[in-house]
Amino acid sequence: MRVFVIGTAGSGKSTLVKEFGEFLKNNYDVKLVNLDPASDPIYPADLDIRKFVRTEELMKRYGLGINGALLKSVELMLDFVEDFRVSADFVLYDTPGQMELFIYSESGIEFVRRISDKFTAGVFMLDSTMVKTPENFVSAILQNVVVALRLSIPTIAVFSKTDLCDLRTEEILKELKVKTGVLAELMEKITPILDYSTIKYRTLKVSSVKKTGFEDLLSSLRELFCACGDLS
Ligand SMILES: Nc1nc2c(ncn2[C@@H]2O[C@H](COP(=O)(O)OP(=O)(O)O)[C@@H](O)[C@H]2O)c(=O)[nH]1
Ligand SMILES: [Mg+2]
Repeated sequence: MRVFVIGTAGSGKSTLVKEFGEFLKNNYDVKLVNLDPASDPIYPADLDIRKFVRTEELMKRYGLGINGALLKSVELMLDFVEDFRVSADFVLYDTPGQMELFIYSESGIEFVRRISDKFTAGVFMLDSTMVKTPENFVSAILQNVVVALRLSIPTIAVFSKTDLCDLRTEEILKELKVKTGVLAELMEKITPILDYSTIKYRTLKVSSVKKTGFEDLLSSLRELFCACGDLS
């Protein structure tokens, strides 16, 4: 199974790849892949895009600012995509810090498309400390849907850093139902989308620091493909 770990900058992608990767290695053949051209991996990477493309070097070579160099990096990464189509029970792909590089650039989407097979999923990391109000919660669900649609892979929403705050999903969902005010109608219309999101049925909460929630994440990934047997 190939798993793209996606999320906004600082949401905990790289830390999850490191710790969830360690956890999976107890029972599975696992490969960890760094696809962030701007950061060295914090785990022993089996494959590292920085061996091929380094954002800081592109800034110098082409006289680009950071955003231009990041976009150029993803463009150049496409030349090496075949090297990154590796197989294992689980291949965890750590994506660039800034998720828009993968979600809103043709090269990023193409990179994912060329690596994906029928056992490819996304894990969308949502920083728990940023999701405290019903409005934030709904916007998080919508973001998850956007990621799944743009990348065309089934995507599980995962709340990260749950050691830092107690995410009360049940209460937020109840609050949603009684919400009034300017956004109330919009929220009411949007709420049915919960039916299509994994969040309603199961809130996946992980802490990479405390190494909690990994069993749930593993079983959700397996359930995505009704996986019994070989996932490689
Ligand atoms: N408390 C806490 N901090 C975390 C957790 N996961 C990541 N972090 C911290 O959040 C920051 C960003 O994490 P990182 O994995 O680099 O985010 P990325 O940009 O999405 O790859 C780092 O300082 C991590 O140590 C977690 O589960 N709990
Ligand atoms: Mg990272």
